[in-house]
Amino acid sequence: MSILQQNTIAAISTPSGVGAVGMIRLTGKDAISVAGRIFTPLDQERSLAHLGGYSGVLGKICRFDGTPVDEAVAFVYRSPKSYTGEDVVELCCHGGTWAVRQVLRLCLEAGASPAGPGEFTRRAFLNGKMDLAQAEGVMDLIGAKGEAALRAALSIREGSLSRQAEAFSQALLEHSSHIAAWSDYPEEDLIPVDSELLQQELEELLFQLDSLLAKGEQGRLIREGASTAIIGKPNVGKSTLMNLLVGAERSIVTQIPGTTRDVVEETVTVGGILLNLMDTAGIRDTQDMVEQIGVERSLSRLESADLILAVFDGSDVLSEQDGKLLELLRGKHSIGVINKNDLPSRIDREKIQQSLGRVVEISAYTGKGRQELEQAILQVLELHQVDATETMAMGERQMDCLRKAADFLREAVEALEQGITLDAVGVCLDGALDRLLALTGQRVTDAVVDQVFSRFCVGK
Ligand SMILES: Nc1nc2c(ncn2[C@@H]2O[C@H](COP(=O)(O)OP(=O)(O)OP(=O)(O)O)[C@@H](O)[C@H]2O)c(=O)[nH]1
Ligand SMILES: [Mg+2]
Repeated sequence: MSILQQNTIAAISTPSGVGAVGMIRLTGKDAISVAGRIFTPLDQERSLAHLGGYSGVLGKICRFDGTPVDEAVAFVYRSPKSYTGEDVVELCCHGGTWAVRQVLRLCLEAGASPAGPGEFTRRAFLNGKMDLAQAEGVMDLIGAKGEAALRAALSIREGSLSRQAEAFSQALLEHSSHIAAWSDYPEEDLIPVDSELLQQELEELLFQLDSLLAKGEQGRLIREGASTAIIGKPNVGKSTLMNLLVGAERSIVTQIPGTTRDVVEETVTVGGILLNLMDTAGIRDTQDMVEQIGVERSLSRLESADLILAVFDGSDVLSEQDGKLLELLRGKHSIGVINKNDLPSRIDREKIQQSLGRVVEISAYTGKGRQELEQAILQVLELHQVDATETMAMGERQMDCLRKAADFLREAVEALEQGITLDAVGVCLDGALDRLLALTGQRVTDAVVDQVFSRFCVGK
């Protein structure tokens, strides 16, 4: 691996605010000497310049006039065995906002430049320490808000997606070069391209690519959380259910119908899966202007949510309003939640069951039935038996590359079906290959790389 050691940059890598430890990281060809100018080891024999890679030493950060700023432990990593591939120094000092900023300032005065967003990871990418998809995995790891999202991000960070993209690229490259050789040098002694066999093999590849995209859809729910709207007519206990799932008094609950007017949002995790919960205004015909707007918002959430918890009052008979709701829910991912099961039941459970397919009885008031509801949520989202490391929780850019690769491949298969020249098939295969190489960053414009790293925080 050839490592390009660039100018030295520095940044605070820990979050701003008071903490036990604050870390300032430097990378670049002069990282060790720049840090050495402000860091004095307690043991004079162990200066940074003489430390081997992966070693740490206790010492003091001092200004150039010798005044001490803080105690610190300095860790040295020597190129190429570091996160960026360059020489790296991590100065771990006390985590006060003032102390860390002083240390960063001294690093800059000693010769480092301030790092831009994601610049450490960008250098790791440029030095071949990770590909672009893996770099995005780093970002997802940092952003993960639940166990499943974390495991999925780690899997991408470790290269699961890259390996699959690589396998697809390899297969496409073989087909494409065979076609190119066959059409460019027909007089040579080459194995002829068997169109029928080629079509079969490309169809198989397309099938695998489409399966990967389907996993990506599931992965999106794991990554970003499933938007889950709690919907129903007024007073059925939507807000009480919201509060039960959140474990706090998030929404106002009263016995007056029409209490909730706006969408109240909160995130919770269920079985390691993130849910973006939305408590909404009870749906009914109303003359109250504020409530009307609330109802419109409920309806729009009903349209856009990944999952709907349709709440009914089990202690009452199904009303016309409930019937309308069942109509609205046709064809949507929803669970019928029959609430207030601490009271005698009067509701027609069968009707809801028939209409929505899945029904859970619960008392949002006492919490009885909560586990069954959580199980049902995971089942409807098809995440109850999901192995997060297998889901391919891809970001939009990654999904876009795969979608475009699949489109090109589909075109290639169609061209073969219609007996169009092999040249045209080759062009489609090259198009697909191009998208797969963009996914891993092997063939990608600077603008795309800039865009990927602009999402990172400074210091990563
Ligand atoms: N017995 C019983 N009462 C409940 C239960 N859940 C909610 N309630 C009561 O039902 C009434 C309405 O509850 P909310 O949670 O405000 O109902 P909502 O669906 O949010 O109502 P709106 O915001 O007006 O649409 C309150 O008096 C709650 O205490 C339950 O499981 N059992
Ligand atoms: Mg409410």
